[in-house]
Amino acid sequence: TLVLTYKHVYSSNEKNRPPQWTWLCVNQRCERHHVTENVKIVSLNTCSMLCGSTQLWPQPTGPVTLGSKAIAFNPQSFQFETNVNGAVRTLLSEAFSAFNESVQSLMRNDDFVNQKTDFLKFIVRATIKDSDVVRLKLSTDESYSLILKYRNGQSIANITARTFFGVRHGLETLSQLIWWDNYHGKNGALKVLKGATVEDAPIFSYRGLMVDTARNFMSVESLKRVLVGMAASKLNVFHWHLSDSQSFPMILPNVPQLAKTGSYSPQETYSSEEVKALVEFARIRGIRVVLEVDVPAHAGNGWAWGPQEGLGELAVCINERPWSLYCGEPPCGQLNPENPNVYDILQKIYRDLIELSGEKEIFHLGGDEVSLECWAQHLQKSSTPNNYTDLHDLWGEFTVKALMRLQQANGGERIPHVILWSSKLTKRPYLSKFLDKNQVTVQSWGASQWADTPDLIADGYKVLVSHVDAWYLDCGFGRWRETGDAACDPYRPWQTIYNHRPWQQLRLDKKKIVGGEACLWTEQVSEWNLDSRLWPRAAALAERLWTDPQLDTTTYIILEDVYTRLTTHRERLISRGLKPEAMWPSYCTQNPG
Ligand code: CP6
Repeated sequence: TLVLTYKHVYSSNEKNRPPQWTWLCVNQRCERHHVTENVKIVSLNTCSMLCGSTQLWPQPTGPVTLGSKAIAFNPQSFQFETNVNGAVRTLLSEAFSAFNESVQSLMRNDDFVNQKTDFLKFIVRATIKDSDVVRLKLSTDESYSLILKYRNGQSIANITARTFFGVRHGLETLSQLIWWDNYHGKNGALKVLKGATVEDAPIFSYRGLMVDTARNFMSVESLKRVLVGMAASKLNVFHWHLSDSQSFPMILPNVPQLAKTGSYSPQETYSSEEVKALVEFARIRGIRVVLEVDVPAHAGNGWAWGPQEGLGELAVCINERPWSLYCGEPPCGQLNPENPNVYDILQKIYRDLIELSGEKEIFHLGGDEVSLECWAQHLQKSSTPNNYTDLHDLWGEFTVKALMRLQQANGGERIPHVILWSSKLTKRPYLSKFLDKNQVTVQSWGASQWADTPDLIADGYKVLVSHVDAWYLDCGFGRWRETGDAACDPYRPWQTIYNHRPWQQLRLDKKKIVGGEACLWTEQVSEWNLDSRLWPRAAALAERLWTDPQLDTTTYIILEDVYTRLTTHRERLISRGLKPEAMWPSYCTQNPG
């Protein structure tokens, strides 16, 4: 006997709409068929699979109801209303424009704008309680509630939140209830659910993504795409690792020598105007920007002008051989802790970074991979005597001095959250000897079962999780002569990123963890593969940090709906102009389950 089955896989949300295509299976051998009048759907999957629309990412943490009916609308019919005035209103109108742009990006046929659509008005009403919050802080309430209704021929979306940042996320969620239906009328149309309610708030307040622009330069345009992807995924901290020993691309107003001598070329630089515009682009999208000039190690190119200006040697070990004794990756270069001019320059740098980012709550001091071998070598050659028995003390003193300069750069006010990369210095006994647990957050990136994380928490320090074996997105050597493994061996696919849940695995109190951050080092990344290294993997992290869904504790198997929702989200990123890598063979999307 011949068994014919049709599997409805990809469709619009409406019951009576035909799907775009289906599987025609004959005796369990399936072929893909475009749906025409001649192909009748005899068996429909329910809309729990890919319905092309109501697939939210990240999954909200509160109750969600999504109606099954939808209606076509014309994006020109949006009418935005809000209860606030002043700076927050301006910010909100920018966020509305970004929302509008996201919605417009879904349109695959411009003709339909001129069509008569089912209703004329689509009111989006934002109600904000704290009308003075225009900067994101760790304590900022990002929760929102969204109620979407259709009454008397008009749609109305009510978004209520304490802060602008909550409303921003609500707008993002609303944009995810809108999709393109290619089967509406002659030209297709945008559709929105007729009814939905969502209540939502993130689990972690720091949901970060780091991009390195020192190993390879990334254009401002490509960094904007990073921010677009982050906003779509409700990530909220862009950590910009802007310099390293290879190059210094940022033109700082008070220390222009750094980029002048340290950028790869005059074209491969960021001006103050560009940085400020990016910071604003981010803020509109609910994202803060943390600028990092990594010191004392990872500082080489850009720091060679000291002798020429009578300031002495600012960075040392640049030409020491073999490099592997003096740094993690060539070229080496480490600030000279004995030169007082170094600290004056750091203060100028910090002043510029605070001014450019407007960030006075969080500051990243860098501080990773210091080579004590380098400083030992330097001290040996130096004429001033020293009596260090343990050079970790010199490292600790350097860090304390840098922190004091940071405070002075901030008009004498202490920055409440200072982040340091984890290192030997952030271990016992050095950490508490030099650094205050009420100020310092350690960005823990080591592997080997993340041994430092429980100690840090036990000692009262806050932790930002970036474990190398889960949340490092880079892949490749930064070395001339290869020894050891590539940074991504094995490659961390999105499932690894999604499954990493150290607070559960180590039985840690989630409240002691400020959040997590995925890191993209760019030894083998250019702006041409930036998108695909980041997406959809950074989106997988976003749901881990926003929703923190439970995993099967014994097998760590991902819930089935994660595959379909993330697949839809990935399509959304494509609509918004990003170029994500594949998550699985499309075969799998077409055969859910
Ligand atoms: N650059 C800087 C890097 C790394 C770090 N800091 C790094 C180290 C090991 C791996 C990947 C990246 N390239 N400045 C460590 C935080 Cl596997």
